[in-house]
Order: sequence, then structure tokens, then C-alpha cells
Amino acid sequence: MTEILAIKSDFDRFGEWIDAFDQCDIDVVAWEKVDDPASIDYALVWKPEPGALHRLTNLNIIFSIGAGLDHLKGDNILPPGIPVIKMADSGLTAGMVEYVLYCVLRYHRFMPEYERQQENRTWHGILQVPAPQRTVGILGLGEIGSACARALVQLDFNVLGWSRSEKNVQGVTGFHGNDQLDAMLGQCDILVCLLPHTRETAGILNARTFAALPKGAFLVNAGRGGLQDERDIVEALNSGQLGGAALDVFQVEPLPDHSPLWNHSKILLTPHVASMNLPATSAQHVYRNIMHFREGQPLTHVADMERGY
Ligand code: NDP
Ligand code: OXD
Repeated sequence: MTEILAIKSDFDRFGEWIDAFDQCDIDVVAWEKVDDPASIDYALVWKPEPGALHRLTNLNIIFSIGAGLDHLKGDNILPPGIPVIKMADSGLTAGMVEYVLYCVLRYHRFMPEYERQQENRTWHGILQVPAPQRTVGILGLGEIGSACARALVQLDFNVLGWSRSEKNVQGVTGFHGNDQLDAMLGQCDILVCLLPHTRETAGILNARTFAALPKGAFLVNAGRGGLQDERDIVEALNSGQLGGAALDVFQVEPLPDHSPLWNHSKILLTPHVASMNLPATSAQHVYRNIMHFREGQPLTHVADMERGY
């Protein structure tokens, strides 16, 4: 009997998901069309309602639409004992690489300064800094962080990376654990945050972290809003401790109207669009894991929900 994958998609993209699984040996059903919850073998979800996954009594695997797992962390969301797989989509990763390169190059080539100059009809060249003399530190060297690090290495930047466990990414100087964080921060001209939001990482982008950076360093956060203290960011920008910040994620999303971040002259703000998963490539990751499950092979990208990512 053909197995069934139920999909609760974001952005009304169910049609794209149907097409993406077209060539796979699996039936796909939209979340709201599930008649018999016991017939569902796998679930691919974004922001499931509390209790909804518990009703799928024969579920084998829960797939997250999204690399971040915050949407699965509320009370009564996850039934116990069922593996949760993080999204690892080459399309999503490629988008993150584009966003990070864009932000890093923007600061590296003084674009905010030239934008200000243009407003004032000022013609003034700033001495170019060669990429090897520019140090970019990446917080989080996972699926996305390591891809961004590799792309920056390709452009000849001096790249540092921080992770929980020791990592070896070619061309990247690695740091790991809380004890080594300050040693990395002290060298970063541009700090890029690609961490997951967990108990341990919550609020890590705070005044203490900014104080450990060289004065005038730039911040890029495309991880999660819960990683940043927005008041500390504004203070660090106003004092000049931070030279600028590119923020894609926020403590509250959508960003409230009254937030001072909206019109701060040193902030480049985007509405959580650094990247989006693409059903065509995401489906390959999902189906690969379904095949592993059927063949009794180990699953990949299994989240440790206790650890938080
Ligand atoms: P991964 O799980 O592959 O990688 C997470 C990385 O963070 C790992 O290197 C991990 O270390 C490190 N890490 C976790 N906790 C700590 C800690 N306490 N101290 C030091 N390092 C830590 O995640 P992805 O790379 O796939 O995604 C990262 C995040 O990016 C997502 O969780 C999501 O929040 C965000 N994201 C944002 C998007 C956007 O559009 N803005 C789009 C996609 C993702 P280790 O390697 O040792 O495990
Ligand atoms: C994700 C996201 O986590 O889009 O994948 O933010």
C-alpha cells in the first residue's frame, strides 16, 4: 500500500509541493484534507497547531519545513518518540549564501557610506581593503554557516567560524564552545550570525558580545530574532561600537510598527527573507530520508529537540 505524507505548508505552496513529489513513490495530502489521521505515515510541517501531530497516531517521521525548529517548540506540539528532521535544502542554503555574501560585500565595500554620500552629492573615495585583510566571523558552522564560510573563503576573506563542537571547514579557522567565543569575536570586522535559537544561544547578540568585537564592527543576523537583544543593538550602533547591522530576523515578527529598528540609519532591515525553502529541492531531502527509513538505514539531519536544534 502506498504510504502517505501529509503537508502543512507555508505561503500556500501546496501545489508546488505536489509537483515536487510527483516522481516519488508516495501519496501526498494537504493538512486540511486528512480524513483518516491514522493513515498518515509522514508529516512535513510548518507551524503545526498544538495537538495536531498527536492525532496522527501512526506517524513515523516529522519533517520541519524550515531549518529553524522554533515553530515546533511550543507546548503540546511534538508527540514524543518520533524523529524530527531539520530542513536541509540546497535551494534554501544557496539563498542564505547569497544573502550573507550580499551583506558582507556591502560592508566590505563601504556601500552604506557611499549611499549616504550620494544623498549629499559628496564625491569621496575610501581606500579599498583587500579581502584577505577583512575578517569575517560566523556564529554557527552548520549546514548553512559552513556553506557561507566556504563562499567567503572563495572570495579570499579571512574567515573564522564558531560552533558547539569542533569543526573542520577548509580554509576556515575554527573556534568552538563558550570558552573560545571571545577569542574569535576580538578579531571580527564583520560578525555573521547563523545560529539556531536554543536555550544556550538565546540573546547571544548582546552588549557583552558587541563589546568583545573591535570598535565599529558590523553585524549580520539571519539566524533568529531570539538571538538578539534589540535594545543592545541600538545602543551599540548609537555609541559606534557597532558600525552597522543587517537584520533579517526579529524578536517579534512581523516587526512592530513602533520598533526603533525601522528607521535607524545604520540598520538594513529585511522581513525574514534571507532565504526560503524551495519545494523542488526540499522534497529531495525529505524523500531521501523516507527511503532511508524504508530501508532501515540511519536518517540524516535528525534534530535533538532536547539540545534545541
Ligand atoms: P544546523 O543545525 O545545521 O547548524 C547549527 C550550527 O550552530 C552548528 O554548527 C552548531 O554547532 C551551532 N551551534 C548550535 N548551538 C551552539 C552553541 N550553543 N554554541 C556554539 N555553536 C552552536 O543549522 P542550519 O545551518 O541548517 O541553520 C541555522 C539557522 O539558520 C536555523 O536554525 C535558522 O534559525 C536559521 N535560518 C534562517 C533563515 C532565514 O531566512 N533567515 C533560513 C534558514 C535558516 P555544531 O556544529 O557543533 O552542532
Ligand atoms: C528557516 C527559515 O528556518 O526560513 O528555514 O527561517
